[in-house]
Amino acid sequence: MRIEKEGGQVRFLTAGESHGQKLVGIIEGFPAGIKIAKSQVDAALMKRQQGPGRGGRMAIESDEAFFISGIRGGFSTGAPIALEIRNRDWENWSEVMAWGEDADLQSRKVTAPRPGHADLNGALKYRTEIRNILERASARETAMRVAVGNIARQGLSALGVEIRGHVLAVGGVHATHTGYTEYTEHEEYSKSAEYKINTNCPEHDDIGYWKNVENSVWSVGDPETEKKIEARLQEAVRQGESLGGLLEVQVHNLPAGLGSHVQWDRKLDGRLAQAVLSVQAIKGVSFGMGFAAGDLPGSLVHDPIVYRQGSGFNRLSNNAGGIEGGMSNGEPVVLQTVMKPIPTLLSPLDTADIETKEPVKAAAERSDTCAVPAALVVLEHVVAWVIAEAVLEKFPADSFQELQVAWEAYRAYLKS
Ligand code: EPS
Repeated sequence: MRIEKEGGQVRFLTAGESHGQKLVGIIEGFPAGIKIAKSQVDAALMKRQQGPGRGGRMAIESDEAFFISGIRGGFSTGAPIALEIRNRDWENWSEVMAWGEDADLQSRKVTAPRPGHADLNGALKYRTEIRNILERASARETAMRVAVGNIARQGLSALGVEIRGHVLAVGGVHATHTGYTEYTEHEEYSKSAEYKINTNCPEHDDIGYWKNVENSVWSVGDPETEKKIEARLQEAVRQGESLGGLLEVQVHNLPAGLGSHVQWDRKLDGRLAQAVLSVQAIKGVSFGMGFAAGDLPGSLVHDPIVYRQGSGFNRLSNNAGGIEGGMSNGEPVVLQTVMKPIPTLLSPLDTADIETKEPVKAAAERSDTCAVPAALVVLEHVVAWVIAEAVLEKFPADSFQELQVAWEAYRAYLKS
């Protein structure tokens, strides 16, 4: 008997180096009959490349997905989906990155590990040169995770599940308006000062706010804050610094009951956390009201339950961020993450050369000053993947038709 890992019905792998020929991805277990638009994958890839604060590399690349298998006539076939994204920069690296014995292993050798990067630990662990580590540790790999996640996201979207995200802060500049609206039905809550910490009620969501997010190069929904962030970026560029930030991803229209309480590795919040923390430079994650829950009494943290004829069980607030007991509870899944500043600093930190052991400055050529808006695109897509996995576990899904029938029947049961 094969013991499936959680999400065992559908899985993916990526391969590829930052300056290698291309990135490749293979998805296995994706249902047949899901409409896949290459234009949507490419739009997500383009969005990931953009944003202020990106360095010289993004001017070279123009990411595009090339489908190799598993999609025919615009629909998934049920066979493994293989795809690739080419690295335009490969032209400049073909000798350094060549697989054969004639590769130029000297001219781009790195011996000064960057604090905060995989460089040193990877070189120690694998007993290899730093370039072999940084090429795979690079956030270039996230381009393929966006493409793979976008295929999952298109499947979710066909079921009415919507994912969106926004940037809450960059380099210590926090947005003053983040789209949360006060929900007045639950009087006790609405009177308390704590209430506004994180009470997201999607039916009261501010459409104008999300339009601002969409139009913002920073994915910030508050134009005044955006100006301050822009100034903060310019200051960081002048100083040879890098900047991180805070980001939030939301998943709307999920039914209750995805994930499970019965085993540690089946809990939806745990699985989302793993996926989110696997994104380069992401250092923390919280759900709903997050760490503020440690300061408040239970009566101000837990979301009261109501039953409404026609829509079933609902919550009056969403401090839990849509997950209780490792399962979705029918409210939007809301998670916040922190991205640390990128480790490549143009004004580099002190390090020790791994060959001479002498103190030197860390390696620095070109880099991004800030990739927070790009990370948001990546986070939305890794979240899409985990949610799709959870959906495909719960419902029979060799074909989209089968999935949709089961999905609708379950939703009808939840409303009854
Ligand atoms: C990265 C360094 C930069 C980034 C790169 C991630 O690349 P390079 O070393 O070629 O200047 O641009 O990000 C991407 C290539 C990308 O597609 O996001 C790093 O060291 O992680």
